[in-house]
Amino acid sequence: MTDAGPLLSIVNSPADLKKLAQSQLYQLADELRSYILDVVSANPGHLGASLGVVELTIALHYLFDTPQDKLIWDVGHQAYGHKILTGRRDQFYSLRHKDGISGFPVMKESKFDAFGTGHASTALSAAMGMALAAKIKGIDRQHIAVVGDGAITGGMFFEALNQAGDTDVNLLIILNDNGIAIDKSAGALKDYLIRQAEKQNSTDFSNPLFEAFNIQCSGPIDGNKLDELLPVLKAMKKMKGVRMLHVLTKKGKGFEKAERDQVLYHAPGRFDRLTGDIPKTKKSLVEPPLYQHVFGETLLELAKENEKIVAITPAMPTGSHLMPMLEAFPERTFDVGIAEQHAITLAAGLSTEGLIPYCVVYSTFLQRAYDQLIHDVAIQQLPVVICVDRAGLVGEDGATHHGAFDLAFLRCIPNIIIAAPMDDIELRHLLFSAQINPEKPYVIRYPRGKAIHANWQVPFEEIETGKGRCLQKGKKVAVVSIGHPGNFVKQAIHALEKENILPGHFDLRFLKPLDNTLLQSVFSEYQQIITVEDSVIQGGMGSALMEWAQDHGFSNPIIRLGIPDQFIAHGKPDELHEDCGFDVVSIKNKIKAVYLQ
Ligand SMILES: Cc1ncc(C[n+]2csc(CCOP(=O)(O)OP(=O)(O)O)c2C)c(N)n1
Repeated sequence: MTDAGPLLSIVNSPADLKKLAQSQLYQLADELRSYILDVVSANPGHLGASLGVVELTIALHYLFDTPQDKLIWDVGHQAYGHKILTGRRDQFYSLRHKDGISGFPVMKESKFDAFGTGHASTALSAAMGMALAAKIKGIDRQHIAVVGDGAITGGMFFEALNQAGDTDVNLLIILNDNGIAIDKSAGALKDYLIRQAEKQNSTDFSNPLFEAFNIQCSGPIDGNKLDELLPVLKAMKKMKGVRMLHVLTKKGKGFEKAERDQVLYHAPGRFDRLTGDIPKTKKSLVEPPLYQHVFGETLLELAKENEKIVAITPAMPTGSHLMPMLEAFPERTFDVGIAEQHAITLAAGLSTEGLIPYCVVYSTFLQRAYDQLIHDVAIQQLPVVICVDRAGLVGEDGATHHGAFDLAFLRCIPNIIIAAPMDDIELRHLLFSAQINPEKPYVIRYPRGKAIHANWQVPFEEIETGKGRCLQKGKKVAVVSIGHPGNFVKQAIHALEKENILPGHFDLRFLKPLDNTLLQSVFSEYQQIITVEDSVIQGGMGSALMEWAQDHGFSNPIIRLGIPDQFIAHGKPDELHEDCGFDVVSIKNKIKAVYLQ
């Protein structure tokens, strides 16, 4: 444990903060920044964004009357300072640990977290809802939405702005402009904001874009300077109606390496508190790669061979490992900003012209683009390849970020192919197979993190659509898995061999179309079926097999392992798999119990 510093240690709530003299806030900012660094260097989390809003966080809690006044952080990964100042200083050590505090605002965690966030571009809509409710109920209070320059590339922000500008609700929008999302900002808005930022030291506070929405605008001001922030915020607090303050902040502020390499220090993992150095993990040759790495490198290989291939990411080129493609083929690779809906329909449009778009979207963010998937891709029968990254339980980012639902929400859509590789070599082959005679939308979902084979760069092989495989023949019990958890099953079955428990194991590979031949033999030859998936049980692969069995006249008992019908909080992936009952040990115990009954 490190000390919180003399001022920070006496701030247990914003009420304590208000007791400080304005002149003490500078020291408090230093202490708060230092405390975030102390904890996050040892306990990985999102660093850069929170360092950048230290002064803004202090100023807002100093001047406004939270939690009566509603303060909403868009995305929420920049709210570490907010958490520390609102009674969670000592718990901050448990950040993102199982049963510890969340890395994002959570309403149940604190009354100061006015709204739960995690996905981008929601803050203004939520704040609008609260502001309208206050008006209806006759409550006099302030509403503040802090929205980043990245988050305003999400259409939802402009949907809310369009309504906001047509009302007289009491709402302050803070445009927290640090000039970067996770990666370099994308799109024309960033150029507009750069031009606006150049007005910083002039007297021209006009902001034609937002003024066109009837918003009263102020700024840009230096959001890392309390001398600038406090008087302007004080004045804006007194104003009525919807207003916007444009603040310029620096991502990573106050920590040299984080300021210099803002992409790396967005969420750097463990680092040296003093030097900022990130320990290099020794890469051995036998180490399996990340699934993301295999995706990005394979796509590049395919794109070199097939000039019809184009790639799309909604604001996650580094996370999705699309950088090699972006660098090699900038004219065929599109970072569209935080705009998942647009990304999918853009892919559809490209596909109408015979190009083969690979649109890579994190499972959790694909939820945003459900209508686009159905309306613009599936109904139109367009052969877009949708690469669903971060499928399954992602770990420390928690409930807002788990890729829990995609199998369930995709499998009811007609006309699409849904595949999940069990390992990196399978991912490679599926990426290859998707572009051979593309006829239908082709979904490939894979998890975050380490794959299986160090030597994954094998020659491409075509995987026939809708063909599963038998990994092991056995007796009595058949385990049917899809995707990466098949490896947990493999280990469980291996451990059971010693006890002469010999179930069969089948890798379904495709949730759609289902492999009728394989399922016919599985349901005929085995009495009991156990399904394993890293997706919600309700509506997932196990449910699909239940429906299939019913439709095909089989009544074998089916036990489904996967994510139960609840939102799963944060923790290490292994811990979460265990909690959900589909880690190696749980699978082993389940097989054994069923086999011996
Ligand atoms: C809908 C959605 N898509 C993608 C993301 C991933 N994501 C998290 S933070 C971020 C960048 C946000 O940039 P900005 O709004 O400028 O905030 P900053 O981190 O700079 O404070 C992105 C793309 C997300 N959280 N939500």
